[in-house]
This record gives sequence, structure tokens and C-alpha cells, in this order.
Amino acid sequence: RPVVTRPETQAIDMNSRSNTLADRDIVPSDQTFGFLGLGMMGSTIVKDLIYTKHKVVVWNRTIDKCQPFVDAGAEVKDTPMDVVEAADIIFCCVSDPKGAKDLVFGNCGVLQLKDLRNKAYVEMSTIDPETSMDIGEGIKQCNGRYLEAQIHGSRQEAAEGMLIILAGGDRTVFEECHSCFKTIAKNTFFLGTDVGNACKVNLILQTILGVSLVGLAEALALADRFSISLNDIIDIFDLTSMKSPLLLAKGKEMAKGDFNPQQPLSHMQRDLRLVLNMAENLDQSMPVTSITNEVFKHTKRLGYSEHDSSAVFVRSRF
Ligand code: NA7
Repeated sequence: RPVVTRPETQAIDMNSRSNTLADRDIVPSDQTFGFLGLGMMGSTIVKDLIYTKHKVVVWNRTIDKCQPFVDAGAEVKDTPMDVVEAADIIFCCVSDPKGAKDLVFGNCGVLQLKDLRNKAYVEMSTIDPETSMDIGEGIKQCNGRYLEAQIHGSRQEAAEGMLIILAGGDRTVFEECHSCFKTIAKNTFFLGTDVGNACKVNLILQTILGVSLVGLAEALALADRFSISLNDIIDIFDLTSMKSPLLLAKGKEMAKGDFNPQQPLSHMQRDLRLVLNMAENLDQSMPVTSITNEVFKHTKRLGYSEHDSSAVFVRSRF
């Protein structure tokens, strides 16, 4: 088993701005936006929302992470429930379905407020359709409005304001989030009022990504066994009709052994697990995705959870 160094945690640069923001001509909504979860994605999004003059109230489980946002003008609250009390529209962006549910149904969670009239809840954490429906139902039972707004894209794309938003649920909330979505995303899709559809679309896109990465890793590992230069393979790949910006970038990372987490491997494996659960419920056979999931699971066991998904190459080289 190789000795694996954890990737360095990158501090959020509060002064960096995506070049795209200047051209977007954003008129901030005058509503107050709550934000639960200041991980890499949440931080990047909130930083840009503050920059575009949105009123923001934040909370994060590890409270220290809130300070730079308070310094930049946001208000901080002690619990998710307090954020809901102080805001009109509340975004949530945490690691997984369990975390997303805890924040809504748990102690000091969103539903402790009981009456969510005039409040809207927007789930940005990557979750499965069932979790989204449960959250949506809980919010509606307390008279609140619910939108799932899945964010598709890497941390780099978030930093450049180039995410894609896949939304479903309450259309009025979607419209009221317009200036926020315009700040953080290059495209925004409303996929209908049925809660769950946006989660399905996001996970389907993640399936394409996961399977492609494992294929790329195996092919490059074979080249490596033949002592063929990986850079030559990538240069030739770039000339073919198979090339894509993402596969080229990931191929270069694999060749360099640079697994700085743009999309952490643990998130990729979580997504594949959610995809396989969805498929199981439908008796849909997904043999390639199942094997892809096993490959990512094994790479996680080797110590690469927090590295980029491209670290799957390390396992392929064994
Ligand atoms: P990160 O950088 O790993 O951050 C994860 C965030 O989720 C971070 O704020 C965590 O709080 C928070 N978290 C995780 N579990 C919980 C629970 N149980 N309760 C409360 N808060 C929790 O992930 P990213 O920002 O890159 O990604 C976030 C989502 O966006 C993810 O679903 C992606 O697929 C899209 P902490 O700071 O550790 O206290």
C-alpha cells in the first residue's frame, strides 16, 4: 500500500474574482439569502454573492470557516434554524444526502422553525431524487417553497462562475434566485416542477464522467506499462475526434500525478453509489457503472478520497 500524502487544504482567496462576473451585469435581488455549508463549493459561491452585493447570512458546522465571510460583510448565525429565521431564501451546499437531511430534519435544523411561510429552501448539495423529495415534502408541510438546484461543475468552474445549474421544483423560487444563479453559473436549466428530475439529470451526467475517467485511467496505465510517453498519448489524443476539454485536462493531471481536488474522488464515488441505488430501484442493469464504482471504492481505500477523481489512475497502474 503506497504512502499517500493528503492534498493541501486550500484557503479561500476572498479577493479573487472570476473574469466572467464583470460582463454579467448583475442586479442583486433585494431578498436576504441564507447559506448553509461553507466547504469549497459553498465558499466560492458565497464569496461571489457577497461581491455582487447580495445580502447573505451564513452558517457552517465548523464555525471558524465563517469568519472571512463576516469580514467581507455577511452575517453569521449559530444554527441552520437561525439562518432560516433571518433569511428569505436559504441555500444548502453540504457533502452528501445524509448531511443535507440532517440540516433540515435534525436538531436546530430548518424544520424546527415550524412555520416557513414566505421562506424558500434551495438544495444545492448533490443528492438522490428520494432525498430531495423527502426534503421538499418536509419544507412544503411547513408551508415553505422548495427548489432543488443541483450544481454541475468542478471547483475550478465554480471559481470561474462557470457552473451549470440544474433546477426543479417551485418555479417562483427559481425566478427569485435569478441574480444568484447569474452570478455563479454560465447556464441554468429549469427541468420542471417535479422534484427529483434535476437530481436524476445531475447523477446521469456524473455517470458519464465517472465511466470516462476510469476508461482514460486504464488506457494511460497500459501506455505506461509499454513505457510509451503519456504526454505523447495526450498530444495525439488532442488531435482526434475523441478529445474533450475535460478528458484532456484529466489526462494531463494523470500524466503529472497532480491530483489537486477539483472534484474530490469521494464525491465521485458517492455519486456512483447514488446512481446504482437509483438503477437498482428500476431493475436497470448498469454493469459498467458498477465496476466503475468498485474501481473508485478501491482507490478510496488506498487513501485517495480527498484527491481529485483523476487519482483513479494510481489504482490502474498497480
Ligand atoms: P467540501 O469542501 O468537502 O465541504 C463539505 C461541506 O459540507 C462543509 O461545509 C462541511 O462542514 C459540510 N458538511 C458535511 N457533512 C455535514 C453534516 N453532517 N452537517 C453539516 N455540515 C456538513 O465539499 P464541496 O464544498 O466541494 O461540495 C459541497 C457540495 O456541492 C457537494 O454535494 C458537491 O457535490 C456539490 P465542515 O466545514 O466540515 O464542518
